[in-house]
Amino acid sequence: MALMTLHQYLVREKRENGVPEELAELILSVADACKKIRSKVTEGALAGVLGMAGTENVQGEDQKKLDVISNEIMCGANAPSGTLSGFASEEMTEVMGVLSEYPVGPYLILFDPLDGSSNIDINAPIGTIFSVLPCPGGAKRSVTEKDFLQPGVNQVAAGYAMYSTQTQLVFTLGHGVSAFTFDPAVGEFYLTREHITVSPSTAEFAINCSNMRHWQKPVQQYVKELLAGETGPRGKNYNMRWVAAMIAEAHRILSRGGIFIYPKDDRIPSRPGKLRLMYEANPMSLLMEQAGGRATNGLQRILEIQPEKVHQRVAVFMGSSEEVDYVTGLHRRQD
Ligand code: AFP
Repeated sequence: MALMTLHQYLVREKRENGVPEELAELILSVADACKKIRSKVTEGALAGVLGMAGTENVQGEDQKKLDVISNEIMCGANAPSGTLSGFASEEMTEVMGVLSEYPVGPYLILFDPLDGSSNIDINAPIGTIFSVLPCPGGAKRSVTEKDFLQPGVNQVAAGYAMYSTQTQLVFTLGHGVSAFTFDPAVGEFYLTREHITVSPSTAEFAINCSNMRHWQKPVQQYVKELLAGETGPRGKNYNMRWVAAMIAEAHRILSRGGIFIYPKDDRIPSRPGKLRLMYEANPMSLLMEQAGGRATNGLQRILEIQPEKVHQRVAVFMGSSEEVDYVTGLHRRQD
């Protein structure tokens, strides 16, 4: 049977799950943006897009050329869609409204235009992460940061594109998680998986162990038990992966289970974690929960965190429910 295109899938979702027309239109414009980003990423050195941009983002991080290019593509492709009232991006200090030349729409979009930037120059997996919130009070011209400061449970859509051996678009509209594979020969995304679930148990964990001496006690205890394998309290051996791109870790977990951890550490004691709540942790947490997994900051459900700043950071423990519950339990007993 012929595979369903993204457009055909959205027509079905509108009919069977009442997905609003503007949300379907927004997903199509996000997919177009990801196709354009994929084209730049795939050309790499041939397009002169590798290396540093010579600028810094709001996080004080040096921007890669592709960070800046991907941000421009995400803004440029989505602004004319008539579905948005505003944007927020890891690469932009302030939130942005929609230029007066374009109609406004009922949604806000937040994104990390290129996650895993440290992988760009080594040809390792990178991706685009996006989150869609309702604009408070409906479509309007003058959005402020306050409009974006909604808990992750308010998201109406979330997902990522992963640029790797295949280019895949994975997202949820609140009715489960579906994955689409890009066919460059025809320029289409085709539905290749739906109703994706995360196995409750796993023997695979992902954390950057070089930071071990900086972790809090519960994380040190948890990882020590995993490393003890069948000789320790967990009674089984574990495998480890670290791709240094959250989208790749999330994709592996959605493909075969696992737990991904980026905890708070004492390198910067005031910082609750490295990952950003609004456009990394929240969209990934919605995907995990829609697939039957879990996502906490060690103590509470990430999706219930009330944001105070659009670029605020958070600790992330996400994936197979048994492991996330176990390590969250270690934190709660210590707290
Ligand atoms: P970059 O986009 O700056 O490479 O950061 C990627 C990321 O935010 C997340 O995608 C990775 O899981 C994590 O950082 C990797 O962090 P380390 O480089 O500290 O391992």
